[in-house]
Amino acid sequence: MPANFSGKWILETSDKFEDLSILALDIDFATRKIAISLSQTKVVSQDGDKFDFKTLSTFRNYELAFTVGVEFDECTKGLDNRNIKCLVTWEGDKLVCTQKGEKANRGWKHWIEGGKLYLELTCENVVCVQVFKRKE
Ligand code: ECB
Repeated sequence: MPANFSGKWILETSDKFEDLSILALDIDFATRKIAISLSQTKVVSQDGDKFDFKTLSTFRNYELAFTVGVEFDECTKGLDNRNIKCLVTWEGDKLVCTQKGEKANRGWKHWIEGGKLYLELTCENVVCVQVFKRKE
C-alpha cells in the first residue's frame, strides 16, 4: 500500500533553500530574499497514482498535477521559469521526480517519516530539504 500524502502541510524547516535558489536555479537577489522568508503550505490531493500538489505562499503559488509513471512537460512558472521533462515514479514509499532540462541532476523526492512530509529538492550539486508538519 503506497504512502498517502493527502492533506495540508505547513513548512517547518528548510535547509539549503537559498543555495538551491541562487547557486543552482539562478534566482535574482531580491526574489531570493523574499522566497527564503516565506511560510509555504503544501496542499496535496492524491487519488491512487494521480496527484495534485499546490505550493502556497503570500508571495506566489505553484501548482503541479501529474500521474505516476506518465511523462509530462512542466514549466516552472514563477519559480525559475524553465521548461523541463518530468517523470514521477515510486521508489518504495518515496515519490521520486526526475526533471530533464537545462540543469543537470535536477529533481525532487517526497516521503513521509515520523508523521512529517519531507521534500528533497536537488539541482546540480545542491540538495535542499524541506520538512512540513500536518496542519491540524
Ligand atoms: C511557491 C512558493 C515559493 C515561491 C518562491 C518564489 C521564487 C523562488 C524560485 C525558486 C526557488 C527554488 C525552489 C522553489 C521551492 C518550492 C516551490 C515548489 C517546488 C516544487 O517543485 O514542488 C514540487 C514538490 O512538492 C511540486 O511542485
